[in-house]
Amino acid sequence: MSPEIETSHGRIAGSSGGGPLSRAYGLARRRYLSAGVDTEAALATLSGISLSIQCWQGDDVQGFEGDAPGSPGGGLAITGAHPGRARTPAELRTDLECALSLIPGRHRVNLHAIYGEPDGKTPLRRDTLGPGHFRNWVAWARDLGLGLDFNPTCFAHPMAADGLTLSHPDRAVRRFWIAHCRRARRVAAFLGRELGSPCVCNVWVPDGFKDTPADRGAARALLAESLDAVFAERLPARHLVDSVEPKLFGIGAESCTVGSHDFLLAYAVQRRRHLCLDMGHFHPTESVADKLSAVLPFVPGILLHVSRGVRWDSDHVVTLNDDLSALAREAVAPGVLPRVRLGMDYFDASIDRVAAWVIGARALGRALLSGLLEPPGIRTAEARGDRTGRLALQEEAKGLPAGAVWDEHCRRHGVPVGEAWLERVRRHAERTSRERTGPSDTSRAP
Ligand code: RNT
Ligand code: ZN
Repeated sequence: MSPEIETSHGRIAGSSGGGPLSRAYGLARRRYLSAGVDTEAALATLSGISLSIQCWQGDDVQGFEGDAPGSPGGGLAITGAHPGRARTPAELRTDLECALSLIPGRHRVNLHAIYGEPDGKTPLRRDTLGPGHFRNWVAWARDLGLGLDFNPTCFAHPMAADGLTLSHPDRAVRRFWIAHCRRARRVAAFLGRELGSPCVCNVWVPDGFKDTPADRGAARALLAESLDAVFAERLPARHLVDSVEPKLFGIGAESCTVGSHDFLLAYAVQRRRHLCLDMGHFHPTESVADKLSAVLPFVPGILLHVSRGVRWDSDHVVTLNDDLSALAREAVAPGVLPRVRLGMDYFDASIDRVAAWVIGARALGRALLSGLLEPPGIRTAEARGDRTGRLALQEEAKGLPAGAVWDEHCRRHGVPVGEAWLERVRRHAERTSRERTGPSDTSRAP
């Protein structure tokens, strides 16, 4: 057998050199070639995909505004009491660095407005938020070569106490949240400009009704008017991408969500904003994978919040299940990838929070790779009207050695292959646990 394989990307090692790992890859590569798939092309594409890692997994969506940790409200619920929650910007960044060092590829970090830091000039408040509050994040991201994304935080605040923000009947409340979202867009544009990579600013509001509202239309008219006010300022598209995120329901908003899917889909289409599709925001039998090709022709782009709903919008850690595989397959379809941004959105306080990031991001990476490794014969069979062949090849594809290709991806990016990453997370937890036992850590195990 030849030790090298000729590919469109040059010659690569087959069974020679690099030990058992690359031997496994060499065999996998050959097997894929026989199915018409160039693993080198798939790996090159995968290496170009950046995931937007949600900072809020690291501290149970607490942020740095107040001292006393508590429920973020807005229908969000964090469950679990695993020790080690990050309580300061430095702790959160240290944890993110650990996670990022175990996820192959070059990624982004997604911030919420509540993760700002005092700048010594303007107070760190929602309505006075400014770029200065994010300078440390920018310096850190620049050092590590990361992009940043952003979100206004329209919850965990006295002005959101009754579950309404941008659609509140009280004009003063609406104004407050409009001001906050406008400031958030400016911060996002600043992050995008400073880091030379457009920053997605995603607006999600918790607005909804526990019981049947008498006038749904009035609330929705106010939300549309407020969103228009938020987006009124024109900011350069090369720095900022605007998106809106709908939801089916939340705790305390069971009877009506003002920013429902239909409402924000229609809004995004008409007002030319990105639509954010969160996998936990739909009826459990609805396929988010199916929505990509349905929506993409009519919106400028899609932001995905990759999550795992379990019975309700439970924000479980992403795992490599059928929903994820189906979504990733659609996301890498020809022409789709450049128009889709991949964000993660879950928060689990019941397991090590750094591990939660790594497990979810690696699962998504594997799913994307499987999509990129799909044998072209499946599409060809469909184009010929050969449904038997399509189904047969789809099933056979599940047995192809994608694991060996993923291991090679990890190896090339210098991150641990297989479960070896877990030991690194455990060591990190041991190192940091000594400092993280102060009184503000309510998430310690009892
Ligand atoms: C809430 C939305 C939203 C939040 C984050 C913290 O249901 O999914 O995206 O999870 O902004
Ligand atoms: Zn989300």
